[in-house]
Order: sequence, then structure tokens, then C-alpha cells
Amino acid sequence: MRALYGAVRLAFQRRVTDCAGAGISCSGGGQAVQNPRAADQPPEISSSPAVNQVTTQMLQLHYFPGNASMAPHILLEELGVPFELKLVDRANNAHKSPEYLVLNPNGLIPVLVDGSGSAELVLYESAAICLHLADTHPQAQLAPPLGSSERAQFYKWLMWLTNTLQAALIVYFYPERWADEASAVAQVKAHAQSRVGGLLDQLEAQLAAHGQPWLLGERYTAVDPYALMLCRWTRGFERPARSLPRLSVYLQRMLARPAVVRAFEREGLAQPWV
Ligand SMILES: N[C@@H](CCC(=O)N[C@@H](CS)C(=O)NCC(=O)O)C(=O)O
Repeated sequence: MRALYGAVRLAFQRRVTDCAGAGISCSGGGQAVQNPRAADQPPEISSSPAVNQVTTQMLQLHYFPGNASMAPHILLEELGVPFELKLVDRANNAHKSPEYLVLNPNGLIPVLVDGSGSAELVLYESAAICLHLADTHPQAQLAPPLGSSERAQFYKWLMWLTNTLQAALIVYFYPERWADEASAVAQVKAHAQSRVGGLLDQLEAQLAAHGQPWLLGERYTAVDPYALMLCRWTRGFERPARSLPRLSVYLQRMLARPAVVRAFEREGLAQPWV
């Protein structure tokens, strides 16, 4: 029975998925969406791919494959700590349900629930979750030392990714929120795609400027999975991130990390991943 659940779920996730793909997108609009866990739902995925647990882990990530939950998911895999993935049923608008709105009044994915402190922490905004995971696991060195100029650059890039690149991508995926007429919606989408193109050039220039493996330079930090997540969303663009020479090598380097592979596989994302 479990094998059947797995096959159905995988088939679903191959067909639909992330913000950039056909089917379910960040907008939730477009084609009708199937519910991967509609009938006889299997338990939530546990942190161990081998064992599906129903017990509550101290860290719970509310996610949807390929969505803005991907950067925190990769970081959780990098940390190697126990956590639980809770699939948000976008097909049934679960992210707009009263229960979910208690967790995130914006009705957006992701949410992290962290029960490791004295009081349970409920946190939304992907970048904030990434910062929290880096702060609470200093041994993993996912952020440069506090007060250093590298730390300042780390803040700059994380804010740029979430406020500038992600914001432009969100306009691309939700153009109907910015215009009514079909032609105007198409125009908004085209402008957003063109703006994202210029922003990808900035990422390319940053990699060219230091010639090092990761976005900040020598050191892999929390901004890297964030950049991967957003670059992946451009997969369907006329000029996707993978078409820029340095970004292409960088994305392949990211995809070679075991934690990244684990996250993509557990989300059931089909190849090509970028
Ligand atoms: N700034 C938010 C944006 C999150 C976001 O837009 N998530 C999308 C999925 S990629 C979503 O939940 N969309 C549903 C909607 O807009 O109704 C974050 O980074 O957490």
C-alpha cells in the first residue's frame, strides 16, 4: 500500500510542482491541480526517508514541492537535524484555510514551527526561517560571523534575493493580481520576465567578480539554497538562469550537494531540476 501511495505521489509531483512549472504554480492558478494526498492519505513525510513517522518532530516545515519552502528545506537537510515535512494541500487551498491562516495570516508557504525553545515558535517568511535555522545551529556555519563584513554581505544578498529577485518572480507568477485584461496580464508577465533577466545578470556578475564557488565567495552559506530556489523558478523563462555561463556552473555545483539532492528527491521533483 505504501508503495502505491509513493507512486501516486511521485507521479503527481512529476507533473505539477513548483513556481516555475506548468500546473500548480506560485499563483495556484492555471491548470486544475490534483491533490497528491486526496484519498487515504499516507502519513506526513518524516525526516527519515526510510520511515514515515506520525510523531511530531521539534521542527516542522509546512511546504509544497518547489515552492518558497525549498530553501529552508535544503537548509534542514544540510543541518542533518530531525524535522518533519508537512505537505500543504494547495489543491484544496489549505494555505487559505482558517487553520493555516493561524500559522501564517498571509496564507503563504512556507511556515516553520520550532518547538525546541521554551515556547513554540511559529515563523513565516522563507528568508526569516533561513536566518533562524542558521542562528540556532551556529556549528553549521551557514552564516558568516556576526559583525564581520562577510556577514553584512550575507544580509545584503539574502535581502536582495527575497525583496528584489523573489518579488519580481512573484509578479511573474501572479500577473493577474496586477491587471485585469488578458493582454495587460500578459504584459505584466513579460515585464516581470525581463526584469528578472536583469537581476540574473547581477547574480552572474557577482559570481564573475570573485570567481569562487559560492555566492558570497569561498564559503557556502544560507544564501546559496535561496539563490538555487529562485534560479530554479526561471526554468521556463526564455533566458533561464541555467543559460548564463557562471550561474550554470554554480547551479550544477549546488545540485551536487547531497543535502540538495535529498531535498529535491523528497519533494519528488522531476529532472531537470534547474
Ligand atoms: N515572502 C514570502 C512569499 C511566499 C510565497 O509567495 N509562497 C507562495 C508559493 S512559492 C505561495 O504560498 N503562494 C500562494 C498564494 O500566493 O496564494 C516568503 O518568502 O515566505
